[in-house]
Amino acid sequence: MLRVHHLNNSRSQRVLWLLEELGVAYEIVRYQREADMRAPKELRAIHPLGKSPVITDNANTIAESGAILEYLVDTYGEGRLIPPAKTSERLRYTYWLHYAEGSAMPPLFMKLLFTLMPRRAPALLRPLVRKVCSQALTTLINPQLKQHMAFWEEELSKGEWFAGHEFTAADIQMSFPLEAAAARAGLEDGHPKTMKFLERIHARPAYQRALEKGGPYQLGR
Ligand SMILES: N[C@@H](CCC(=O)N[C@@H](CS)C(=O)NCC(=O)O)C(=O)O
Repeated sequence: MLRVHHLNNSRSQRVLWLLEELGVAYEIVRYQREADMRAPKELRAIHPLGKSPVITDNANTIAESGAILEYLVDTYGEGRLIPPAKTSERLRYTYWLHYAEGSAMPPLFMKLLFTLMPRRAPALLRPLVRKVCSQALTTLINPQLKQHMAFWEEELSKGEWFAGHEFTAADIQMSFPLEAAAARAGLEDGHPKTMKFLERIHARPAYQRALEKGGPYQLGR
């Protein structure tokens, strides 16, 4: 049986969503974030890094959401949710599948980190930490995020989906950075096409079924 090692309120929501789109049977093994938001150590018994998502399927243990999505589409997709090989759409698909975690998530993660750091610093150091973090946000992180969000907006002006005219697993992979940007980077200001994309994915029955099964997900609607 295919198992999804699912951490609450996390990227593994994307894996549940893909499985719902494909209609594949799976079992959810649930893990609850600790008070500091880290995954519990039990997840390290499944994969040494102890991050979510991880799936186990027969003898395979697969981590990294992009690798998991590729595996699931290859193994269970029967040609669905992936553009045909050797097309420009397929190239775009591969690009977005890697870009989501490789390029879009790092500045979003840094935004979260530099926003939380002053709140968690010892009271005496807090003003200094706040100043350093605020400078890093203003000079380094926010300008990069602005550039990424403008890029998405431009790409989604060409069509409804990231890899061409059809919905694919690349749209599922891209959902997490877009939802994170809506939650913490001001995506709603000046990015109507990207916000419409979020509305479209949130309306999909498979997305909603995955939300019901995965439990509370603050980034989703
Ligand atoms: N690039 C990895 C990131 C995995 C990751 O950082 N997952 C987060 C949840 S969204 C996690 O497990 N955080 C808890 C921790 O690091 O302890 C992927 O896409 O799978």
